Amino acid sequence: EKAQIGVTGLAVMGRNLARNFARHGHTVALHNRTYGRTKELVDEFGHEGRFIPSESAEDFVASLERPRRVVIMVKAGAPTDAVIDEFAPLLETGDMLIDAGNAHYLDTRRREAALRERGLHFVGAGVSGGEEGALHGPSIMPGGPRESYDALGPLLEDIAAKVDGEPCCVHVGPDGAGHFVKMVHNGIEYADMQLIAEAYDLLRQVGGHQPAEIAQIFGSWNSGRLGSYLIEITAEVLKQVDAASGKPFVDVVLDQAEQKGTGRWTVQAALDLGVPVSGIAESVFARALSGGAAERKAAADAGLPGPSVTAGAHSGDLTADVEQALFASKIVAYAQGFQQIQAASKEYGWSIDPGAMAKIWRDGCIIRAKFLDHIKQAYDKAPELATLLVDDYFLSAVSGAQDAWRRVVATAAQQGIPAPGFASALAYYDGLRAARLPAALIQGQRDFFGAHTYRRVDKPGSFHTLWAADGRPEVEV
Ligand code: NBP
Repeated sequence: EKAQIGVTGLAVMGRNLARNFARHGHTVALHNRTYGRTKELVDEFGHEGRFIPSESAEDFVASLERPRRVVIMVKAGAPTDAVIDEFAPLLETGDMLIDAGNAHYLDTRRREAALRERGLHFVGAGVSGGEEGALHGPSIMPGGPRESYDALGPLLEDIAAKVDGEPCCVHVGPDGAGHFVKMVHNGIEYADMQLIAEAYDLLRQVGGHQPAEIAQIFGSWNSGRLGSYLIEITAEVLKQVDAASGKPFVDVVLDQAEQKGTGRWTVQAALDLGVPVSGIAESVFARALSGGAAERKAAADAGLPGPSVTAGAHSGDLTADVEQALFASKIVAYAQGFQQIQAASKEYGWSIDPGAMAKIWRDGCIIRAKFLDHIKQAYDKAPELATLLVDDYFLSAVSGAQDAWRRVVATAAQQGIPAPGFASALAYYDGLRAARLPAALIQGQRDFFGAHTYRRVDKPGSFHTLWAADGRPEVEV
């Protein structure tokens, strides 16, 4: 018997994906650089399905039916290239290498092009949901050649999470499209987490609530329109009490957020594409600021002044207002992330269906939420939607939220509580809706110091003012 699919790289993610395939009735070929991991999997979980373990890459490849489907689940970066270099010579035309790790989409584009030259299909597949997702059903975002999906898609769809029987897996687009979308998923995740953290901070400091009470608030929000995995686990984290000290868990954790890089990649890519993903950027920067121990210590030592927080200082129902601010800011962050996906799709000719991305994020992944149904519907109605903010549902949500949103941002500023996510989302919203922006003045400055020219509101063409000349005449250029 030959295996339908193989997995090489059997650390936690690869092991769980392999088990997931086996639990769905597929025979799974197993390989890992160090054989110990392969043996461990078979010893512990061999009873869950049919596995064909191999010690050598050659035996592993020989144990697969054609076209071969080899999932690579190793540490992203140089290890992925090492594995590709090891396997590509052993494969034949039409075989598939599927990189399910967190690769950068530009690496995926490079690898795909190189393997296409050799007649091999390379599929960069974003996999979200962590260890649990890998085992019980992740959200899967495969890119690569369309034709590879015919032979690969059904297997991936089998192991993916399901919503109403529909798999959270779809062919995203060619070459790096899958890894790009997974990267933006993670960027949105950063923004979502930052916004939730700001909501907590305001409820704690201005609302005067204890973590356990805030857990209750998040619990109730979870049954409403904010209902999502991240809100649900936030309630769990806030409920947690440290066994050693008896204090709330959040009070014993060092307040320096770490990151592995996908948020940063999202912002870097957005800068190149010229898409203002301010919500994601602020959340990456907020983590960096939290981790800046030296700067924070210097500020504390210098006693940088600011108001001391007055509990109860908010004109309105703080909890209800924060819920509105959180929802509106979340809409902005998603609108920005989806705009980035659309911009990249255009830049690289990927033809990504944004509604399909919202659909496959409804379960299995970290940002899974009810909310995504509305995003899917928005793009189903208007595939070319310029921004989610103008869709009926989101427009009405933001209109309903804006007074509360402004009050929350004002309270945060007055009380000296940093809320970069809420504040930048509101600034983005106001920027988008402004009839006139001060960008006109910036154009004037650019023309003054660099003769960069400007366009006029009343006629076409490019103009330059001769700033140094008498009377400062304008010339058309
Ligand atoms: P790790 O990222 O910790 O990688 C460990 C695996 O890489 C082991 O199988 C190891 O083999 C193999 N490996 C390394 Br390291 N260097 C290698 C090389 N030069 N040649 C061959 N194999 C090599 O594993 P993970 O946490 O399971 O994550 C796997 C991938 O999934 C990563 O890209 C990660 O970013 C992504 N991901 C992880 C999560 C998560 O929640 N952990 C979620 C979503 C995506 P060895 O056993 O011989 O050392």
